[in-house]
Amino acid sequence: MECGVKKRILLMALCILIPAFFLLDGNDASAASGEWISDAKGWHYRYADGSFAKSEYIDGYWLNWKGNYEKKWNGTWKKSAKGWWFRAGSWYPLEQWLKIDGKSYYFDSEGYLVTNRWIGKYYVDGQGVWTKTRSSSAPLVKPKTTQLKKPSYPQGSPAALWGALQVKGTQLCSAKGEAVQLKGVSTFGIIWDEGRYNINQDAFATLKNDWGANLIRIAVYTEEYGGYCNGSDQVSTETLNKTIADAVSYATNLGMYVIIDWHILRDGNPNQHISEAKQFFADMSYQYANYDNVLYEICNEPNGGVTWNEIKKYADTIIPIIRENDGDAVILTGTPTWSQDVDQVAANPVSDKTNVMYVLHFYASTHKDWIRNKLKTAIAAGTPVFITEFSICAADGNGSIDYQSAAEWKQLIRNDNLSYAGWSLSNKNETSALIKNSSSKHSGWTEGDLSETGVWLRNLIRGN
Ligand code: IDC
Repeated sequence: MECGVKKRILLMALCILIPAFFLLDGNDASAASGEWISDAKGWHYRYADGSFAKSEYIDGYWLNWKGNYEKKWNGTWKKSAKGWWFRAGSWYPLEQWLKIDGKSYYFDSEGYLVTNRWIGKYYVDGQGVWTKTRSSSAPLVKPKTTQLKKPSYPQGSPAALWGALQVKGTQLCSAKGEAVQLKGVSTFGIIWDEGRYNINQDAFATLKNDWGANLIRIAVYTEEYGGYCNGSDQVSTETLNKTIADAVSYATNLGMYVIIDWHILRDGNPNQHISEAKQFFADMSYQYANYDNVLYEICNEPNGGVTWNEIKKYADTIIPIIRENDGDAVILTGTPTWSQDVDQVAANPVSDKTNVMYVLHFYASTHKDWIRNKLKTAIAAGTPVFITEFSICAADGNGSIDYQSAAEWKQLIRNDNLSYAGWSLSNKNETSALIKNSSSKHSGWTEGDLSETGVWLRNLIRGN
């Protein structure tokens, strides 16, 4: 290598490091502290401890297994809509580790940088940097599903604009850190007749385009009829999994966010079916690890006197299982008394303090100031709250609507920019059903097809 090359290398390195700088964000890009030296065999990179860089990139230059610089492999970070990748001419790393500027990164089967994830026994952080290793490569719970590739969300859709959500303080935020509000509807029991036919592509498109919804919640009952935990005598696990997968794909095709809700109800204590829950969340989080639009709700409504301590114990078991596959997904946990006691969380939050939110449910005719006060207390104490289910009627999902109480709840939702899903996308003859019992449409609902609750919710979502 002729004289002056080192200067050129430095100049080129500057250009190459610009994208890397954003990527590493806060990391010291000069972590590979050492120096370039040259001898008869060419250029090498010598670390401060005297060892030589081998089989790795430094400043965009490839040092081969002998530690010699190989010009033809000059490489650089690239960013596309789907994420970061690394390019060297026409080559790019695929399903492999690559050491760049002293840090190890893993690239997936499409060549994208993997973040917040265990790769076997190695963990890569939010910047994709390998940060820890555990002794065993065996997962906490072995998933039975296959992993889906990163989807492409339609341009301009919520998931395309906001990406992987994060929680900052009490606020749900986009990947970039702007405050966002998810708003939408909850399905009815996914295999129950009054709701199952409303789980289709056109229905979700109606909710997105006509209502302005950006969120669907998929209610996977555990013990009620056709539940996940009451045996294949009623509805098989395969059928349930297929229904969930279909629903997630309809939402994903539209770039909507989607909550997979482990809908405990009759089984008031989430620990009752903890082994099923562990497998379920291992399966789902593995399958959807690459989906920025999937959120996990780990227990709908603990009840029957189960304490926050017991729920926390459950959450502290399930969350690490999800994190192992999907390190940054937003996880929602239910709270005591049918997800009302969010005020109890602050004193003893779950162990994982990142991207976890706590669930509050209300039915406006029944739940008034005393529950609204719990919400205020929780938020004032710094607890991030997500309203994954509510209606404006009574707590049994029926009875009369209380518009006054509903308006007060609406005010709170607005004040705190809270995310929410309304119960439920069914035409059952009950007040909380969003579709009139007389309507037989399964998508394309017009105002005349909507129940009073449906009209109210559509207005709320539309921002009226
Ligand atoms: C209700 C349905 C109702 C069904 C019942 C089964 O609306 O048709 O018969 O479940 O137990 C909740 C629960 C939600 C309830 C809803 C209304 O999360 O599953 O759905 N509700 O009772 N919490 C408070 C109210």
